[in-house]
Amino acid sequence: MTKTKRTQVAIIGAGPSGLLLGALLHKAGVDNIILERQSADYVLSRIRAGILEQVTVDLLHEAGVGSGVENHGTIHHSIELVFKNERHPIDVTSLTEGKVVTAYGQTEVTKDLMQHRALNKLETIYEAGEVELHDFESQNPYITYKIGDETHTLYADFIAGCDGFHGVCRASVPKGSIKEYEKVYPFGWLGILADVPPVSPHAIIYANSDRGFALCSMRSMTRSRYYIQCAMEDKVENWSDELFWAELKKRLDPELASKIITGPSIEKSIAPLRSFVAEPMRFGRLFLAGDAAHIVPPTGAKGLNLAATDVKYLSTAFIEYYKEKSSAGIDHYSSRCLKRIWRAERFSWWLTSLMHRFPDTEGFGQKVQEAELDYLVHSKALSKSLAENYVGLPLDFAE
Ligand code: RFL
Ligand code: PHB
Repeated sequence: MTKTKRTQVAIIGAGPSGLLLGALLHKAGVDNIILERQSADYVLSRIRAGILEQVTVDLLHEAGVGSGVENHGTIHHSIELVFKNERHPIDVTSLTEGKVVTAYGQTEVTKDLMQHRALNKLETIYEAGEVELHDFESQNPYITYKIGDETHTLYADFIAGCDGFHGVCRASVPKGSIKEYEKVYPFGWLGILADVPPVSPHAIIYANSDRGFALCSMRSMTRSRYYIQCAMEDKVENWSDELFWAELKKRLDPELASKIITGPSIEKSIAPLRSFVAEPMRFGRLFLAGDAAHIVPPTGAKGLNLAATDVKYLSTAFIEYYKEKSSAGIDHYSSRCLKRIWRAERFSWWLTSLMHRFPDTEGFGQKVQEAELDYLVHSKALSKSLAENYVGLPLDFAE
Protein backbone atom coordinates (compact mmCIF):
# COMPACT_ATOMS: atom_id res chain seq x y z
CA MET A 1 0.00 0.00 0.00
CA THR A 2 1.28 3.49 -0.83
CA LYS A 3 1.01 6.13 1.90
CA THR A 4 1.07 9.83 1.05
CA LYS A 5 1.87 13.01 2.96
CA ARG A 6 2.10 16.67 1.99
CA THR A 7 4.24 19.53 3.31
CA GLN A 8 5.44 22.95 2.17
CA VAL A 9 9.20 22.19 2.25
CA ALA A 10 10.48 18.60 2.11
CA ILE A 11 13.99 18.47 3.55
CA ILE A 12 16.29 15.57 2.67
CA GLY A 13 18.94 14.97 5.35
CA ALA A 14 18.92 15.49 9.13
CA GLY A 15 22.49 16.79 9.43
CA PRO A 16 23.06 20.33 10.70
CA SER A 17 21.85 21.90 7.38
CA GLY A 18 18.53 20.07 7.29
CA LEU A 19 17.80 20.42 11.00
CA LEU A 20 18.67 24.14 11.12
CA LEU A 21 16.60 24.83 7.99
CA GLY A 22 13.68 22.98 9.59
CA ALA A 23 13.97 25.04 12.80
CA LEU A 24 14.19 28.41 10.98
CA LEU A 25 11.19 27.56 8.75
CA HIS A 26 9.13 26.35 11.70
CA LYS A 27 9.84 29.60 13.56
CA ALA A 28 8.33 31.50 10.60
CA GLY A 29 5.32 29.16 10.38
CA VAL A 30 6.50 27.27 7.29
CA ASP A 31 5.62 23.59 7.43
CA ASN A 32 8.41 21.05 6.80
CA ILE A 33 9.16 17.33 7.03
CA ILE A 34 12.70 15.87 7.14
CA LEU A 35 13.59 12.53 5.53
CA GLU A 36 16.83 10.98 6.83
CA ARG A 37 18.46 7.78 5.59
CA GLN A 38 20.12 6.88 8.90
CA SER A 39 18.87 6.52 12.47
CA ALA A 40 19.11 9.50 14.86
CA ASP A 41 21.78 7.68 16.90
CA TYR A 42 23.91 7.10 13.81
CA VAL A 43 23.70 10.79 12.84
CA LEU A 44 24.86 11.72 16.36
CA SER A 45 27.75 9.25 16.28
CA ARG A 46 29.56 11.07 13.44
CA ILE A 47 32.26 13.25 15.00
CA ARG A 48 32.91 16.27 12.82
CA ALA A 49 33.10 20.03 13.25
CA GLY A 50 34.06 21.90 16.39
CA ILE A 51 34.39 25.61 15.63
CA LEU A 52 31.45 27.94 15.07
CA GLU A 53 31.61 31.43 13.58
CA GLN A 54 29.54 34.16 15.25
CA VAL A 55 27.16 34.10 12.25
CA THR A 56 26.41 30.42 13.02
CA VAL A 57 25.95 31.05 16.75
CA ASP A 58 23.57 33.95 15.93
CA LEU A 59 21.56 31.65 13.64
CA LEU A 60 21.22 29.04 16.39
CA HIS A 61 19.81 31.77 18.65
CA GLU A 62 17.49 32.96 15.85
CA ALA A 63 16.21 29.39 15.44
CA GLY A 64 15.50 29.18 19.19
CA VAL A 65 18.26 26.64 19.95
CA GLY A 66 21.01 28.92 21.28
CA SER A 67 21.05 27.90 24.94
CA GLY A 68 23.43 24.92 24.47
CA VAL A 69 26.12 26.94 22.74
CA GLU A 70 25.53 29.87 25.13
CA ASN A 71 25.99 27.72 28.25
CA HIS A 72 28.51 25.14 27.10
CA GLY A 73 30.47 26.73 24.22
CA THR A 74 33.98 28.07 24.83
CA ILE A 75 34.87 31.44 23.32
CA HIS A 76 38.21 31.65 21.47
CA HIS A 77 39.93 35.00 20.95
CA SER A 78 43.00 33.70 19.16
CA ILE A 79 44.60 30.86 17.23
CA GLU A 80 48.16 29.62 17.37
CA LEU A 81 50.41 28.67 14.50
CA VAL A 82 53.33 26.30 15.16
CA PHE A 83 56.21 26.07 12.71
CA LYS A 84 59.96 25.46 12.98
CA ASN A 85 59.22 24.19 16.51
CA GLU A 86 57.94 27.55 17.73
CA ARG A 87 54.47 28.82 18.68
CA HIS A 88 53.06 32.07 17.28
CA PRO A 89 49.75 33.35 18.68
CA ILE A 90 47.47 35.31 16.33
CA ASP A 91 45.18 37.58 18.31
CA VAL A 92 42.10 37.15 16.16
CA THR A 93 39.86 39.37 18.29
CA SER A 94 42.07 42.45 18.20
CA LEU A 95 42.69 41.97 14.46
CA THR A 96 38.92 41.87 13.71
CA GLU A 97 37.64 44.63 16.01
CA GLY A 98 36.25 42.30 18.64
CA LYS A 99 35.16 39.15 16.81
CA VAL A 100 35.46 35.61 18.29
CA VAL A 101 34.75 32.00 17.35
CA THR A 102 33.12 29.43 19.65
CA ALA A 103 34.30 25.87 20.28
CA TYR A 104 31.10 23.76 20.39
CA GLY A 105 30.82 20.37 18.72
CA GLN A 106 28.68 19.57 15.70
CA THR A 107 27.35 16.61 17.71
CA GLU A 108 26.01 19.04 20.33
CA VAL A 109 24.55 21.37 17.68
CA THR A 110 22.79 18.38 16.09
CA LYS A 111 21.55 17.11 19.46
CA ASP A 112 20.17 20.58 20.37
CA LEU A 113 18.38 20.83 17.01
CA MET A 114 16.96 17.28 17.29
CA GLN A 115 15.62 18.01 20.80
CA HIS A 116 14.05 21.25 19.58
CA ARG A 117 12.34 19.32 16.73
CA ALA A 118 11.02 16.69 19.11
CA LEU A 119 9.78 19.33 21.57
CA ASN A 120 7.91 21.15 18.81
CA LYS A 121 6.50 17.86 17.45
CA LEU A 122 8.05 18.44 14.02
CA GLU A 123 8.18 15.36 11.83
CA THR A 124 11.51 13.72 11.04
CA ILE A 125 11.35 10.37 9.27
CA TYR A 126 14.53 8.43 10.13
CA GLU A 127 15.71 5.33 8.29
CA ALA A 128 13.91 6.39 5.10
CA GLY A 129 15.28 4.09 2.38
CA GLU A 130 15.52 4.49 -1.39
CA VAL A 131 14.69 8.19 -1.37
CA GLU A 132 13.92 9.31 -4.95
CA LEU A 133 13.12 12.80 -6.23
CA HIS A 134 10.47 13.32 -8.94
CA ASP A 135 9.37 16.22 -11.16
CA PHE A 136 11.41 18.91 -9.35
CA GLU A 137 11.55 20.94 -12.56
CA SER A 138 7.70 21.13 -12.48
CA GLN A 139 5.31 22.98 -10.13
CA ASN A 140 4.47 19.69 -8.38
CA PRO A 141 7.58 17.92 -7.12
CA TYR A 142 7.32 14.82 -4.96
CA ILE A 143 9.54 12.29 -3.24
CA THR A 144 9.16 8.54 -2.86
CA TYR A 145 10.91 6.57 -0.10
CA LYS A 146 10.64 3.26 1.66
CA ILE A 147 10.03 2.39 5.28
CA GLY A 148 10.73 -1.33 5.45
CA ASP A 149 9.05 -2.76 2.37
CA GLU A 150 6.42 -0.07 2.17
CA THR A 151 6.67 2.74 -0.41
CA HIS A 152 5.61 6.22 0.73
CA THR A 153 5.11 9.46 -1.21
CA LEU A 154 5.77 12.97 0.07
CA TYR A 155 4.36 15.91 -1.96
CA ALA A 156 5.90 19.35 -1.38
CA ASP A 157 6.08 22.87 -2.83
CA PHE A 158 9.89 22.74 -2.60
CA ILE A 159 12.63 20.19 -1.95
CA ALA A 160 15.72 21.18 0.07
CA GLY A 161 18.68 18.89 -0.65
CA CYS A 162 20.56 18.90 2.68
CA ASP A 163 21.84 15.35 2.25
CA GLY A 164 25.60 15.87 2.28
CA PHE A 165 28.28 15.08 -0.28
CA HIS A 166 27.13 11.47 -0.95
CA GLY A 167 23.40 12.25 -0.99
CA VAL A 168 20.74 11.60 -3.60
CA CYS A 169 19.73 15.21 -4.39
CA ARG A 170 22.78 16.44 -6.36
CA ALA A 171 22.98 13.00 -8.00
CA SER A 172 19.39 13.41 -9.26
CA VAL A 173 20.23 16.51 -11.32
CA PRO A 174 20.85 15.77 -15.03
CA LYS A 175 24.62 15.90 -15.70
CA GLY A 176 24.25 18.62 -18.34
CA SER A 177 22.58 21.03 -15.88
CA ILE A 178 25.34 21.08 -13.25
CA LYS A 179 29.03 21.98 -13.28
CA GLU A 180 31.31 20.49 -10.66
CA TYR A 181 34.72 21.89 -9.58
CA GLU A 182 36.89 19.56 -7.54
CA LYS A 183 40.34 19.22 -6.00
CA VAL A 184 41.29 16.10 -4.03
CA TYR A 185 44.32 16.47 -1.73
CA PRO A 186 46.92 13.68 -1.60
CA PHE A 187 46.50 13.02 2.17
CA GLY A 188 43.87 12.64 4.89
CA TRP A 189 43.33 13.59 8.55
CA LEU A 190 43.45 10.99 11.27
CA GLY A 191 41.39 12.36 14.18
CA ILE A 192 40.88 11.17 17.73
CA LEU A 193 38.50 12.20 20.45
CA ALA A 194 39.57 11.58 24.06
CA ASP A 195 38.24 12.48 27.49
CA VAL A 196 41.32 14.44 28.55
CA PRO A 197 41.66 18.22 29.13
CA PRO A 198 42.66 20.09 25.94
CA VAL A 199 46.27 21.27 25.75
CA SER A 200 45.05 24.68 24.59
CA PRO A 201 41.54 25.44 25.89
CA HIS A 202 41.38 28.98 24.50
CA ALA A 203 42.91 28.69 21.01
CA ILE A 204 43.00 26.08 18.24
CA ILE A 205 46.59 25.14 17.37
CA TYR A 206 47.55 24.58 13.72
CA ALA A 207 51.04 23.04 13.34
CA ASN A 208 53.22 22.78 10.26
CA SER A 209 56.12 20.34 10.69
CA ASP A 210 58.38 18.40 8.39
CA ARG A 211 56.53 15.25 9.57
CA GLY A 212 53.21 16.74 8.41
CA PHE A 213 50.33 18.82 9.77
CA ALA A 214 48.81 18.52 13.26
CA LEU A 215 45.84 20.24 14.93
CA CYS A 216 44.91 20.57 18.60
CA SER A 217 41.23 21.24 19.24
CA MET A 218 38.62 20.58 21.92
CA ARG A 219 34.97 19.86 22.59
CA SER A 220 34.94 20.97 26.24
CA MET A 221 37.32 21.49 29.17
CA THR A 222 37.41 17.72 29.64
CA ARG A 223 37.19 16.46 26.05
CA SER A 224 39.88 16.98 23.38
CA ARG A 225 39.99 16.54 19.63
CA TYR A 226 43.36 16.12 17.89
CA TYR A 227 44.22 15.48 14.25
CA ILE A 228 47.36 14.53 12.33
CA GLN A 229 47.89 14.51 8.57
CA CYS A 230 48.16 10.92 7.33
CA ALA A 231 48.61 9.13 4.02
CA MET A 232 45.46 8.93 1.90
CA GLU A 233 45.50 5.13 1.93
CA ASP A 234 46.30 4.83 5.67
CA LYS A 235 43.97 2.79 7.91
CA VAL A 236 42.76 3.50 11.46
CA GLU A 237 43.91 -0.04 12.42
CA ASN A 238 47.52 1.06 11.75
CA TRP A 239 47.30 3.60 14.58
CA SER A 240 47.19 2.47 18.20
CA ASP A 241 46.46 5.30 20.65
CA GLU A 242 50.13 5.18 21.75
CA LEU A 243 51.37 5.64 18.18
CA PHE A 244 48.95 8.51 17.62
CA TRP A 245 50.01 10.43 20.76
CA ALA A 246 53.69 9.89 20.01
CA GLU A 247 53.32 11.15 16.44
CA LEU A 248 51.24 14.16 17.52
CA LYS A 249 53.90 15.22 20.03
CA LYS A 250 56.66 14.98 17.41
CA ARG A 251 54.78 17.52 15.25
CA LEU A 252 54.42 20.16 18.01
CA ASP A 253 56.99 22.39 19.69
CA PRO A 254 58.66 20.64 22.67
CA GLU A 255 57.00 22.78 25.36
CA LEU A 256 53.52 22.16 23.99
CA ALA A 257 54.26 18.46 23.44
CA SER A 258 55.27 18.10 27.08
CA LYS A 259 51.87 19.51 28.18
CA ILE A 260 49.68 17.12 26.16
CA ILE A 261 47.60 14.93 28.46
CA THR A 262 47.01 11.58 26.80
CA GLY A 263 44.31 8.99 27.40
CA PRO A 264 42.32 6.29 25.64
CA SER A 265 40.54 7.41 22.47
CA ILE A 266 36.74 7.26 22.40
CA GLU A 267 36.64 7.75 18.62
CA LYS A 268 39.24 7.46 15.90
CA SER A 269 38.64 8.03 12.19
CA ILE A 270 40.29 9.11 8.95
CA ALA A 271 38.73 11.82 6.76
CA PRO A 272 39.80 12.48 3.17
CA LEU A 273 40.47 16.12 2.21
CA ARG A 274 38.64 17.63 -0.74
CA SER A 275 37.60 20.98 -2.20
CA PHE A 276 34.37 20.75 -4.22
CA VAL A 277 31.69 23.12 -5.54
CA ALA A 278 28.61 22.32 -7.63
CA GLU A 279 27.04 25.16 -9.62
CA PRO A 280 24.27 26.22 -9.63
CA MET A 281 22.54 25.29 -6.36
CA ARG A 282 18.95 25.52 -7.66
CA PHE A 283 17.19 23.30 -10.19
CA GLY A 284 13.54 24.31 -10.55
CA ARG A 285 12.03 23.49 -7.15
CA LEU A 286 15.09 21.63 -5.83
CA PHE A 287 17.66 23.62 -3.79
CA LEU A 288 20.99 22.22 -2.60
CA ALA A 289 22.48 23.39 0.72
CA GLY A 290 25.57 22.54 2.80
CA ASP A 291 27.84 19.61 1.93
CA ALA A 292 25.37 18.50 -0.79
CA ALA A 293 26.62 21.48 -2.82
CA HIS A 294 30.16 22.09 -1.59
CA ILE A 295 33.01 20.62 0.46
CA VAL A 296 36.01 22.40 1.95
CA PRO A 297 39.01 20.69 3.51
CA PRO A 298 38.55 21.03 7.31
CA THR A 299 41.62 23.31 7.73
CA GLY A 300 40.03 26.63 8.66
CA ALA A 301 36.79 25.09 10.00
CA LYS A 302 34.46 26.46 7.34
CA GLY A 303 32.23 23.48 6.34
CA LEU A 304 29.50 23.65 8.95
CA ASN A 305 29.62 27.44 8.98
CA LEU A 306 29.04 27.60 5.22
CA ALA A 307 26.18 25.11 5.58
CA ALA A 308 24.62 27.43 8.18
CA THR A 309 24.80 30.49 5.90
CA ASP A 310 23.32 28.57 2.93
CA VAL A 311 20.44 27.66 5.19
CA LYS A 312 20.04 31.27 6.34
CA TYR A 313 19.70 32.41 2.70
CA LEU A 314 17.40 29.49 1.83
CA SER A 315 15.06 29.92 4.79
CA THR A 316 14.83 33.67 4.08
CA ALA A 317 13.98 32.91 0.44
CA PHE A 318 11.21 30.43 1.32
CA ILE A 319 9.79 32.70 4.04
CA GLU A 320 9.70 35.62 1.55
CA TYR A 321 7.92 33.36 -0.93
CA TYR A 322 5.18 32.39 1.53
CA LYS A 323 4.79 35.68 3.42
CA GLU A 324 5.42 38.27 0.71
CA LYS A 325 4.55 36.21 -2.39
CA SER A 326 7.99 37.17 -3.74
CA SER A 327 10.31 34.78 -5.55
CA ALA A 328 13.25 37.24 -5.51
CA GLY A 329 15.09 35.36 -2.72
CA ILE A 330 14.57 32.02 -4.46
CA ASP A 331 15.86 33.42 -7.74
CA HIS A 332 19.00 34.87 -6.10
CA TYR A 333 19.68 31.95 -3.74
CA SER A 334 22.34 30.23 -5.83
CA SER A 335 24.36 33.31 -6.81
CA ARG A 336 24.19 34.75 -3.26
CA CYS A 337 25.50 31.53 -1.73
CA LEU A 338 28.17 30.88 -4.33
CA LYS A 339 29.89 34.23 -3.72
CA ARG A 340 30.40 33.38 -0.05
CA ILE A 341 31.22 29.73 -0.81
CA TRP A 342 34.05 30.57 -3.20
CA ARG A 343 35.59 32.95 -0.64
CA ALA A 344 35.59 30.15 1.94
CA GLU A 345 36.88 27.66 -0.67
CA ARG A 346 39.79 30.00 -1.37
CA PHE A 347 40.60 30.42 2.33
CA SER A 348 40.40 26.69 3.11
CA TRP A 349 42.52 25.77 0.08
CA TRP A 350 45.11 28.42 1.02
CA LEU A 351 45.39 27.34 4.68
CA THR A 352 45.51 23.67 3.64
CA SER A 353 48.30 24.42 1.12
CA LEU A 354 50.23 26.43 3.71
CA MET A 355 50.05 23.92 6.57
CA HIS A 356 50.40 20.42 5.05
CA ARG A 357 53.30 18.44 3.74
CA PHE A 358 52.79 17.69 0.03
CA PRO A 359 54.47 14.59 -1.40
CA ASP A 360 55.64 16.32 -4.59
CA THR A 361 57.31 19.42 -3.09
CA GLU A 362 59.63 17.80 -0.50
CA GLY A 363 62.20 20.10 1.14
CA PHE A 364 61.67 23.09 -1.15
CA GLY A 365 57.93 23.19 -0.49
CA GLN A 366 58.55 23.02 3.27
CA LYS A 367 61.01 25.96 3.13
CA VAL A 368 58.60 28.09 1.09
CA GLN A 369 55.78 27.34 3.58
CA GLU A 370 58.04 28.33 6.50
CA ALA A 371 58.95 31.59 4.73
CA GLU A 372 55.28 32.39 4.16
CA LEU A 373 54.39 31.51 7.77
CA ASP A 374 57.24 33.72 8.99
CA TYR A 375 55.93 36.57 6.81
CA LEU A 376 52.37 35.92 8.03
CA VAL A 377 53.14 36.15 11.75
CA HIS A 378 55.22 39.31 11.27
CA SER A 379 52.88 41.13 8.88
CA LYS A 380 49.80 42.83 10.35
CA ALA A 381 48.17 42.86 6.90
CA LEU A 382 48.51 39.09 6.41
CA SER A 383 47.58 38.28 10.02
CA LYS A 384 44.47 40.45 9.63
CA SER A 385 43.49 38.61 6.44
CA LEU A 386 43.85 35.25 8.22
CA ALA A 387 41.87 36.52 11.23
CA GLU A 388 38.96 38.02 9.28
CA ASN A 389 38.50 34.84 7.25
CA TYR A 390 38.84 32.62 10.34
CA VAL A 391 36.08 34.43 12.27
CA GLY A 392 33.99 34.48 9.07
CA LEU A 393 33.34 37.32 6.67
CA PRO A 394 30.15 39.29 7.46
CA LEU A 395 26.99 38.03 5.71
CA ASP A 396 26.78 41.23 3.65
CA PHE A 397 30.51 41.34 2.78
CA ALA A 398 30.90 43.01 -0.67
CA GLU A 399 27.34 42.00 -1.69
P1 RFL B 1 25.92 16.18 6.63
O1 RFL B 1 26.35 16.48 8.02
O2 RFL B 1 26.73 15.25 5.81
O3 RFL B 1 24.42 15.66 6.71
C1 RFL B 1 23.74 15.12 5.60
C2 RFL B 1 22.67 14.17 6.09
O4 RFL B 1 21.97 13.64 4.96
C3 RFL B 1 21.76 12.24 5.13
N1 RFL B 1 21.58 11.60 3.82
C4 RFL B 1 20.37 11.18 3.34
N2 RFL B 1 19.14 11.23 3.86
C5 RFL B 1 18.12 10.72 3.11
N3 RFL B 1 18.32 10.12 1.90
C6 RFL B 1 19.55 10.05 1.35
N4 RFL B 1 19.72 9.46 0.16
C7 RFL B 1 20.64 10.59 2.07
N5 RFL B 1 21.97 10.69 1.84
C8 RFL B 1 22.51 11.29 2.90
C9 RFL B 1 23.02 11.79 5.85
O5 RFL B 1 22.82 10.55 6.54
C10 RFL B 1 23.27 12.95 6.80
O6 RFL B 1 22.63 12.77 8.05
O7 RFL B 1 25.79 17.53 5.77
P2 RFL B 1 25.34 19.01 6.24
O8 RFL B 1 24.08 18.96 7.08
O9 RFL B 1 25.35 19.86 5.03
O10 RFL B 1 26.47 19.50 7.25
C11 RFL B 1 27.78 19.76 6.80
C12 RFL B 1 28.79 19.50 7.92
O11 RFL B 1 28.54 18.21 8.45
C13 RFL B 1 30.25 19.61 7.44
O12 RFL B 1 30.40 20.69 6.54
C14 RFL B 1 31.24 19.82 8.60
O13 RFL B 1 31.25 18.71 9.47
C15 RFL B 1 32.66 20.08 8.08
N6 RFL B 1 33.67 20.18 9.16
C16 RFL B 1 33.83 21.36 9.87
N7 RFL B 1 33.05 22.42 9.61
C17 RFL B 1 33.14 23.56 10.37
O14 RFL B 1 32.42 24.54 10.08
N8 RFL B 1 34.01 23.66 11.45
C18 RFL B 1 34.84 22.61 11.78
O15 RFL B 1 35.56 22.71 12.78
C19 RFL B 1 34.80 21.42 10.95
N9 RFL B 1 35.58 20.36 11.24
C20 RFL B 1 34.50 19.08 9.45
C21 RFL B 1 35.47 19.20 10.50
C22 RFL B 1 34.38 17.88 8.75
C23 RFL B 1 35.22 16.81 9.05
N10 RFL B 1 35.04 15.60 8.32
C24 RFL B 1 34.83 14.35 8.92
C25 RFL B 1 34.85 15.68 6.89
C26 RFL B 1 36.29 18.15 10.81
C27 RFL B 1 36.20 16.96 10.07
C28 RFL B 1 37.17 15.86 10.40
C1 PHB C 1 37.64 20.39 15.19
O1 PHB C 1 37.58 20.75 16.37
O2 PHB C 1 37.16 19.31 14.81
C2 PHB C 1 38.30 21.28 14.21
C3 PHB C 1 38.79 22.52 14.60
C4 PHB C 1 39.41 23.35 13.67
C5 PHB C 1 39.52 22.93 12.36
C6 PHB C 1 39.02 21.70 11.97
C7 PHB C 1 38.41 20.86 12.89
O3 PHB C 1 40.12 23.74 11.45
